[in-house]
Amino acid sequence: MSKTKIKLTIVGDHNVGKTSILNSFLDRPVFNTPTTLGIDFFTKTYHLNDYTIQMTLWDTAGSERFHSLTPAYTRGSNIIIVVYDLSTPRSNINYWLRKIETDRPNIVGILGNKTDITTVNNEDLQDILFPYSRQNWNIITGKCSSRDSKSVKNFFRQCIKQHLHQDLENPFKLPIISISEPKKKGRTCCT
Ligand SMILES: Nc1nc2c(ncn2[C@@H]2O[C@H](COP(=O)(O)OP(=O)(O)OP(=O)(O)O)[C@@H](O)[C@H]2O)c(=O)[nH]1
Ligand SMILES: [Mg+2]
Repeated sequence: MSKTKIKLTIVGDHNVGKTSILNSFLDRPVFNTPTTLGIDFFTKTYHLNDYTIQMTLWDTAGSERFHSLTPAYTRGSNIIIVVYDLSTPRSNINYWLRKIETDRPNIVGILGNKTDITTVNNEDLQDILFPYSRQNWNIITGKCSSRDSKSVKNFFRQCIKQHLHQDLENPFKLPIISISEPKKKGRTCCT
């Protein structure tokens, strides 16, 4: 049994369903979620195969007045999930990808929410994501409805699984520092 930690942050526009999705993942009620003010934080112990994972989940606010806070929470995230609303014409995914560009998380999830209303989105995801996948970003796309916790849990599971896989492939290696013994001072003169 291995133990590990994952920091997951969820971002996206106001009202796309970020809090509802996290509630769904955490088996909490998903209806009547109040709009997020600033930031919310949850923890969960998650089991996957041989792993016990201590997860910290950061729920950011989509309202524009809070956007300046977001980088403080996306920084250092192993997984960032960008949520968009399938029922609105503009996903705004580009904006959020640009915002997390310098964070370079191990995994970026692109999650279309509200499949209970519509599953069709007019934007070409491939087009939007191409510049990032070309730079070898690990991007996982999917759709869900926060009302259907199975769809949410499936997507989170994929992201976590892929993260663990990447982590094993690229383990953090400590730099090798060689410390040589200081030279003994020999007597150079006899006075
Ligand atoms: N039909 C439908 N409505 C949803 C779904 N998920 C969330 N909603 C609704 O969308 C609205 C916004 O949900 P939130 O989860 O508060 O959205 P948010 O992204 O956290 O919003 P901010 O905190 O303001 O950034 C609420 O009225 C939810 O009930 C879904 O899967 N289907
Ligand atoms: Mg919210």
